[in-house]
Amino acid sequence: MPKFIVSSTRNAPNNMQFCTLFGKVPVQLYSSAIAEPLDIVELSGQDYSDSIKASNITGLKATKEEYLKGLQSSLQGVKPGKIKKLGINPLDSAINAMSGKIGEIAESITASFVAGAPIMFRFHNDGDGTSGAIAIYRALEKLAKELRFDTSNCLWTMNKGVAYTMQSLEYDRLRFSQYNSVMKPLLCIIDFGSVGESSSALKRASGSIDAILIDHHPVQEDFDPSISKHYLNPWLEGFTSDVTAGALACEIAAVISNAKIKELVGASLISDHSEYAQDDKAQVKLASVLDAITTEASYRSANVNPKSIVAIMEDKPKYERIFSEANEQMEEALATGMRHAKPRKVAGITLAVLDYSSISDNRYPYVRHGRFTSIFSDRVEQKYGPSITVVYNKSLYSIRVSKELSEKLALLSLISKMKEETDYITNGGGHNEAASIKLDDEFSAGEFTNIFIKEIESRLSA
Ligand SMILES: [Mn+2]
Repeated sequence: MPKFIVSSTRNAPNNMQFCTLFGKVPVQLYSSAIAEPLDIVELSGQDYSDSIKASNITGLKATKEEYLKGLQSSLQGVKPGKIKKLGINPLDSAINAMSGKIGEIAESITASFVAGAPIMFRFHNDGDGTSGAIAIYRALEKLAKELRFDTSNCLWTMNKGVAYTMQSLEYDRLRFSQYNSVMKPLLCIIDFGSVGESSSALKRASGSIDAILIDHHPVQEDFDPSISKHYLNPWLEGFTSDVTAGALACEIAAVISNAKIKELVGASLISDHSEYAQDDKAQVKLASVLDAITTEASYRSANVNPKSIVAIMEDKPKYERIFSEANEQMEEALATGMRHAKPRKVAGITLAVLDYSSISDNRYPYVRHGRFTSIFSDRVEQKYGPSITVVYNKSLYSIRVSKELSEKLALLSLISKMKEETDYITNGGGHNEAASIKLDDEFSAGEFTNIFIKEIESRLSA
């Protein structure tokens, strides 16, 4: 009888286990017996569709070499796809320059998937992070169909903050504890993570979890990229945040199994205000729907996964309804914002400051502070020219800087300077055109604004 090696098991209901095995081909089967990784199992039948019983388990164990040979031959049946040309020139050449790492990450995800190792995908809760997650989800669904696998070993979590925290690690460990796998669990982070706080959690995880980070935020000084198995960030490859994490994840999906990515890449570029964003109606619509769904879910503290988002994308009436409601809410919120904003001239440019409490979350569940600030700052810029827009929601300040001012202002260095000079600023981060900070002490708002204005004056008049 043909022999198979157990690669991974997961606890399933009714005292069953869900097993991934290697033989001539990889197979996934339920087992009523307790199978362990590296167990050698004999299976009969043409399609290996029965469940594993105690009598199938030989009592013999495969060696590490035999295991790796089994993995290699299982992977031989997988035909990877290729990097897809997007027809957006500077972006295509940037992706081309990163194609080596994109290929390595695709290979790594494919190997973990075929080995049945648990994979936790954590994606940022916006249109960019979500586009990337959807593309990889679709690629793995396609691969699963080809292998006659299922995708239940892939776990999806929408991530609210910009750090991979200790709490996230605790949660992921709990999910991984349902598995027993030769290959380590894989953590795949999309569109966040390059901050110091992640370093401590990732350091603690290393050894028991392999981590892949696909990010495009500037790498913070206290973040150590070398802790992860793969770290892909355009800033380390000679490019900027305009190459979105979603676009990179989409290309990884294309290499995994030729997934369709063009529209998702477009949505990620629009959602993140990339300079490569195209004026394409369908992509603009997708970007606003993805932003709306993730915003509304974050507002309810609920999780959404790619599967449920894809279901909405395929439900035309629902998709159209979310799009028009999101637009109506955003337009209303912007009009309210323009009425309440207090523009003033600083060093020859416009500084607009808005209290977000004038835009109640309860009235606009599809409108989020950060996303609102981005679009609001566009409107401010249209009306007043080069400008800096600050929208604060209690102690959280969201800041946007017009492109032509961003190099001179150097917002990220300005924030680190303010962090050093005061003791109430935490959690600075983002890009030089878009960043957010948190004030520990809400009474320091007035002082903060004064120092901020002085910094703007000294930098822009220099
Ligand atoms: Mn992003």
